[in-house]
Amino acid sequence: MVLDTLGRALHGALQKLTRAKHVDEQAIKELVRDIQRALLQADVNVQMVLELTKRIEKRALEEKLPLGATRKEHIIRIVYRELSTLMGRPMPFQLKPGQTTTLLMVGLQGSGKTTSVAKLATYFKKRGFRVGVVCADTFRPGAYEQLSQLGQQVGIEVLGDPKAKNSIKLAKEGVERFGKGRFELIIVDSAGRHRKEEALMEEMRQIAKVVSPDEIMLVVDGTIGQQARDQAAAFKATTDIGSILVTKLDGTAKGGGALSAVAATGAPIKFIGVGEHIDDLEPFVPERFVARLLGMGDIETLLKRIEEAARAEEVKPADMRAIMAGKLTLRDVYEQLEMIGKMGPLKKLMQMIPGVGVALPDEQMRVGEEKLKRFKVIMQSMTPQELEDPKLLNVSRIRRVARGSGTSEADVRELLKQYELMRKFIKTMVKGRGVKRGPLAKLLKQMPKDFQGGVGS
Ligand SMILES: Nc1nc2c(ncn2[C@@H]2O[C@H](COP(=O)(O)OP(=O)(O)O)[C@@H](O)[C@H]2O)c(=O)[nH]1
Ligand SMILES: [Mg+2]
Repeated sequence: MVLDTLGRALHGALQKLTRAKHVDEQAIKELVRDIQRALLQADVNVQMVLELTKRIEKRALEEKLPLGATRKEHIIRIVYRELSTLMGRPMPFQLKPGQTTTLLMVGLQGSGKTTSVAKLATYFKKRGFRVGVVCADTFRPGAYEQLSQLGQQVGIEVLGDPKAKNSIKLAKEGVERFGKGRFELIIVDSAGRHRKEEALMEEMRQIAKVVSPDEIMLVVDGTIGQQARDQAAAFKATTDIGSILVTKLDGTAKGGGALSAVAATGAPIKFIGVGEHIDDLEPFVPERFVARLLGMGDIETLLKRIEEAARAEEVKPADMRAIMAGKLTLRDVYEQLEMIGKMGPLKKLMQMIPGVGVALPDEQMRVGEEKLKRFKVIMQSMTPQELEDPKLLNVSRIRRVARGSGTSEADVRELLKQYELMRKFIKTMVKGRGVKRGPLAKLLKQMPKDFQGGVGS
């Protein structure tokens, strides 16, 4: 797992709270001290740690308990939310279908640019985008070799010249040769031969002038901890089309420091690197990241969170009753997807579903998550009537929705097929067949009870 040390320490702190007989001021103070220690060890800035823990303590002591939640659950939720805020706001990297996005990668020497270029190219290639790579790393002799070999393996065009000396010229020529239109994503790797911020920013300005990127991504080495703040701040002051990729979050105790320091500058972190392997790249979603960090990924806690979400009235009891009666609309599906999004990795959810059982390969799971996102976008293009009554979606409406959401008609049809399957699945479940054992059955048993008792005035 990412950031093992920090994760273990935070998880330990919460476990202590969970085991405590009484959640009194004493227990809360102890929790806060444990969290402080864990964050300081992860090199999070002292001032930030103090402010954060003060907020946690105040909220834990003063906030009224939400209906149906225990004090422990409530405090865990406060910690989870506050830590997520500390790590920043989610800022997904988005490509515009049918258009070319040019992404310029910059960063200090050794920060992980070339590796990250390879990871990003593979990531988007796997998701069906046409990707081209310009290797303008004239500093490391092996960089071009590395990228072009990878390009051959996964089918990505790579331009570069291992003998060229002028990185800026190389970048310019590469982007020109690729031209607009042929690719949806052009990634430009830069030399980044500098060790100091100012020199790096100057190099970035020069290269950006000739490449005109749509976005500049600063690659920051996560092992430098809170020092990352200076880099991110200098970067944010230099460009307003910037985003951040923090690397090496595996095997570093200081990753929490790096992430929080970057987040504090307001520069959006879009990806994180979690290993040397080509697949060790993740879009950065603070809440999901923190959930994992806190070890909230296991099924018991997941179930707890589903109940919590339900109690938070994200599913209205009336709706739930309708769903249980077999009346599932696309709007319900949409709301479920929203909820799943809030609950963290799909992998964990999938493990709960009978018949899916053990984990699917990570890559498959990531693609699955992408698909859910696409479904959401599709549903956003539907009218309220269509959401209530999907049968309305005939050929011409499907075409309109596909166009409106920037997806294909096949995508829309796939969603409708999934919806139909889901509807049937729920119907069978409600009749008591299908799911007899396992966590989902348990969940279902709990749900109506809670809805009758816990929610409402
Ligand atoms: N453990 C780990 N190592 C990484 C990660 N990203 C990059 N590296 C390593 O960092 C070193 C420098 O990477 P490189 O891409 O050449 O950096 P560049 O000089 O910025 O292009 C290489 O040894 C990479 O394998 C990561 O997420 N995790
Ligand atoms: Mg490089």
